[in-house]
Amino acid sequence: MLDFLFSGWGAFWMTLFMLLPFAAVFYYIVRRKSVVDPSPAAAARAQISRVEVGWIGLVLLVFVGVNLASLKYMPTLRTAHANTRTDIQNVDLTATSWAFDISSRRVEAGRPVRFSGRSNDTMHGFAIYHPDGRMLFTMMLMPGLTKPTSLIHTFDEAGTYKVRCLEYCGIAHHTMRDEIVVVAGAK
Ligand SMILES: [Cu+2]
Repeated sequence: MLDFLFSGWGAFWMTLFMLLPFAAVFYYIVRRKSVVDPSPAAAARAQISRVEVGWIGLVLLVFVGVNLASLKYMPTLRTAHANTRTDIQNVDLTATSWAFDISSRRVEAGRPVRFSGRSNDTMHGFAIYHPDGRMLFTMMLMPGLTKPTSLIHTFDEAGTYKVRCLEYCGIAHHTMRDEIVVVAGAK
C-alpha cells in the first residue's frame, strides 16, 4: 500500500498533505489578526476586509498557479509518465570495482531510457555527462538491495555521453568510466 507514496501522484498528494499544517497556521494568524483582534483600528468592523480577501486570493492564486505550472518538471511525475510509454528502452547495468557492465551502450534519442543499476561489492555511482560536460544525472548504487535502483531519462540530442562513478569506491575509483552513445531516433 505504501508503494503508492513513491509513485508520481503519491508524492504529489503527500506534498500537499504536508503543507496542511502551514495552511492551518496561516489561516489561524490571519483570522486572529483580522477577526478576533482588529487593533489598532479597534473601531473597524470585525470582518476580513475586501483588501485582505483580495490579497489572500492573490497569494493562493499565485501558489496554485506556480505549483500547477511546474508540475510537469517534477522528476517523480516525469518518471511516472515515462513508465506508461511502451517504447521505453531498458538498460541494465552492474557496477563492480572498478568498471561498469552495461547491457547496451547504444540508445536512441527521443525515447525514454530506464537505467536499472546494481552494485556487486561496494557503494558506486552512475553519472551521465552531456558531450558539452554538463552532468545530466547521477544515481547511487548500493550493494545488497533486492531491487535495482532505477531512473528514467530521455536524451534530446545524439552524441557520446560520458559515464562516471561519483561515489568514492576505492583506489581506482577515478578510472571507473564508461560511455553511452545516443543515436538519433528513427522517425
Ligand atoms: Cu567510484
